[in-house]
Amino acid sequence: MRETYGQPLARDAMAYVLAGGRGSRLKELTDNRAKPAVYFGGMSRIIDFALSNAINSGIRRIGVATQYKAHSLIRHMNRAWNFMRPERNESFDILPASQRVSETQWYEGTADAVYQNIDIIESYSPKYMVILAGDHIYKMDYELMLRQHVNSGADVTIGCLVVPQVEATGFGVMAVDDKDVITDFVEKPINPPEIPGKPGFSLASMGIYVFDTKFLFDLLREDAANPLSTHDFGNDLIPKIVKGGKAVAHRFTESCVRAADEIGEYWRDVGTLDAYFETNLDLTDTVPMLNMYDRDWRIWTDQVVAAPAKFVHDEEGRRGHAVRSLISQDCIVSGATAYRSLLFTGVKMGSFSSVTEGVILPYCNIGRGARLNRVIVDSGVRIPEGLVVGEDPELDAKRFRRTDNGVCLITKRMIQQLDL
Ligand code: ADQ
Ligand code: ADP
Repeated sequence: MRETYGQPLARDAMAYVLAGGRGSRLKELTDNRAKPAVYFGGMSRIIDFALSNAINSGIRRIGVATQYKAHSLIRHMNRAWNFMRPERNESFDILPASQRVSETQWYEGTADAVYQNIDIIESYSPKYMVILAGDHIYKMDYELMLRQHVNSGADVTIGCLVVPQVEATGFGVMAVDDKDVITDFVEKPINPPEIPGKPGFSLASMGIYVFDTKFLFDLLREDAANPLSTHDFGNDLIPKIVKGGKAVAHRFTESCVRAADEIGEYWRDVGTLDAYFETNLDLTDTVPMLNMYDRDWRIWTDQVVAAPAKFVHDEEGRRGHAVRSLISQDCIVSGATAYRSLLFTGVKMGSFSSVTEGVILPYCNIGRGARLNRVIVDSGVRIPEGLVVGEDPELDAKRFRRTDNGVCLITKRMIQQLDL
């Protein structure tokens, strides 16, 4: 972990993770679970990255606002993240919508998802609030962002990234002065402004904010009383501070946590099936951009009690093997081949079957002789014997959710509807 000097600010901070969004561009993968609950990287769920960053940064108070299809997410957090100890001033609160201010309404926007729980947050009296999104893959030390926030005397400090201008339409985009004070902020602009001197690139908000708690609560109460507001950080609160206060940009390059053998800074929004697929497959690279083996910055998750992964010959002596692949616990690869793939917990591969560029979520069974190429298979799916995917685009598109890049998502329902 990085050296810190003086009293860590993280100890006085609360991380508040916004985990209510659906993530509709992940299609059927988020039919029954919120995007932060989607499995990622062989063992984890997407939300484990933000939560691990918080813990690894030294933050010991965490709240998670949930909303859409939260059952799977809440169950996961109860299993994996329930280790905080109140007697050490630690806390972990899951905060579903419709519990506090209003008994009937969901959170109206991201700011409302904080506003409705002000009383709970106040009971812990954190000095700083670190507002995070629960749906990004990255490693970051929030202590460094907190320090910049305090040193610069900002009202809000916003995590930011340099992104290609064509992609910036999906972000909050900012302009800064030579001290990184934000001079302009536009949420999801149609024509994103370029960074001066860096044509083709824009400075984008990561949707991560640090506030002094008191400042934030005053702002939230004012915003709640405004009938014209959509109660959203990016739409309403941030533009307001940029106009009337001091908003400062914090560069991800300053605080991204990188293992010795990692290449570059890594931040991904796995918001589409293609991005989800590619980001998972990145991990199979010989030297991946994101190192999941970094003992100084673990990505913590649910530890199931399970048997080790096993590779066996089938009855005819065919070797079961995996190359450039991540194979989790409880997997059995019997006379089958996995190449450039991730087998999550409890996947069984039968004789003659093969998976090439596959993201196979927990407890799937790949039947004898099945051949899968460029697939995402949802949890618990039983792939029938002999099924071939990835060789006939037209047939695949009829049977499964096929992306423009030729990646097929396969769910239980799609398998039930197959006419084999
Ligand atoms: P968006 O990508 O549009 O923009 P948004 O839909 O506001 O993100 O969701 C942000 C986070 O809040 C997500 O983690 C989501 O799951 C969660 N969330 C959404 N609605 C919620 C609700 N009602 N209750 C609880 N949680 C909710 C934001 C910023 C941009 C920035 C991008 C970076 O507005 O300025 O560039 O994030 O991804
Ligand atoms: P999610 O709801 O996000 O898909 P679950 O934890 O419910 O996550 O797991 C998904 C699938 O895995 C389900 O089909 C479930 O039946 C199966 N599953 C979960 N745990 C086990 C287990 N220990 N053994 C066998 N199957 C399991």
